[in-house]
Amino acid sequence: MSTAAAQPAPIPSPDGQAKVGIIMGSQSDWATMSAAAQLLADFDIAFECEVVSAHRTPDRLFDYAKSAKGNGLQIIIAGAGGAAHLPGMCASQTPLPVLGVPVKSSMLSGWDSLLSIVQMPKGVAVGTLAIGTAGAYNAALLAIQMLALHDEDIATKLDTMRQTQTETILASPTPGII
Ligand code: RP5
Repeated sequence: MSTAAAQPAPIPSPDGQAKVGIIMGSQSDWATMSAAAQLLADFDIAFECEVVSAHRTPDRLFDYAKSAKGNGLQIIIAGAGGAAHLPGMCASQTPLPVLGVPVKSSMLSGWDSLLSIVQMPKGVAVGTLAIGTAGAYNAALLAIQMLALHDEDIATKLDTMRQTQTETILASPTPGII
């Protein structure tokens, strides 16, 4: 009998050409990476999600990365855990910006994922986010900020989100009182 934790339901992507590709090394990463998908959906930004493993499906990874730009993607978010070579290998095969999300591993709490993603040797860049769901969320946020450079609608939504976030704190700045 499987003891795998329940996974969140898939998040429908808004209609249109996917601008952001979210890839992950395993189905088990979805519990983390769904935070990125949800934020993109909240901003009405079309995305696609795929399980693409660097070591279990290397040919699939190369195909995905090599064709990503031609397929209309602008940014790739890649999440993986353990010896997490997915973001770096993906970045080596595409000119698109790749944002790496270290998934929290069971043995080393994500330190292994973080170090293996962040320590890219000079010459191939991966923007590395925090371990876990905060990293996945912020990867989507960074992608949104990049897209906002050339899209006024997205920039306006971003301004509104940040303003709301600020007002939420200012409305209740006392710890323990909501
Ligand atoms: C990595 O191995 C994946 O990114 C995942 O975080 C980790 C464990 O994968 P599963 O054993 O859960 O498939 O490739």
